[in-house]
Amino acid sequence: GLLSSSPASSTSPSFFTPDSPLKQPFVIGVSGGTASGKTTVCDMIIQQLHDHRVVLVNQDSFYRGLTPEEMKRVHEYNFDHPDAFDTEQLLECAEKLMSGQSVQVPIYDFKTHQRCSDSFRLVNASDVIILEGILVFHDQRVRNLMNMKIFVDTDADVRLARRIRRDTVERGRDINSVLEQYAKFVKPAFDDFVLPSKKYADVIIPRGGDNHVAIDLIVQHLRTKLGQHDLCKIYPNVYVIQSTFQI
Ligand code: UZR
Ligand code: MG
Repeated sequence: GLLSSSPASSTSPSFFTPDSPLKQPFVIGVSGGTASGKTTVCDMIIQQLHDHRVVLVNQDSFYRGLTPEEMKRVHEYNFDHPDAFDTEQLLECAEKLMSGQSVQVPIYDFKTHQRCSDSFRLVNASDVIILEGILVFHDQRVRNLMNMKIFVDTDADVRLARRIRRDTVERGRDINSVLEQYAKFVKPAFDDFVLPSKKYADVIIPRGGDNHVAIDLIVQHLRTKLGQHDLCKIYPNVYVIQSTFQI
């Protein structure tokens, strides 16, 4: 979930010189409704691109921590609205990563609705950056950073079922509050903000992570774009470097 990133990606040193054919990382946006399978799709892409350095940056990490005032009325807080995220900070992080710098990504706790005050997740510059979240296509500036936009399209009943399971099991909620929040905020915000952003997608994946054909096609395309074969010729020791650091 929140902390997932490919283990090799965050520890390997940069093997691209400034003269590298890949000057800027390839940025993929993955959006879709809550519990549509976005994270699963990202994890599958990362797994299949194991010979590249891929990092996942989740929009969830950029939730603003709630103020004491907001905490008192947490049931009235709309976590599905674009304003719930610190988009300026997300943008700053993404731009830094694109220029080859590492960034400290905040850690958000869904149980307390607060950011972890003393720890960050260090994300290193990479070949591929995946920006994932329900509203990553909402802000035009974030959208403009993306070389490829994927919308994960999963039926609302399937998503609600998953959401109930996830929120009760992983996020310590009771079922009534999950259903209430869904009707009050999650569904309206999906209709108002998430679904309209589907028009920006280059690729729409039906059924999310179950759709292996779609993932394969995307990975094939990425391999072509990443010019894997050229890189092998220019940097014949690429794989040796990586495997050393994977141990
Ligand atoms: P995904 N969310 C919470 O439930 N609590 C929080 O503190 C912060 C976010 C939910 C948010 C949204 N909405 O639907 C979902 N609500 O996290 C987005 N209500 O996460 O993309 O993994 O479904
Ligand atoms: Mg997710």
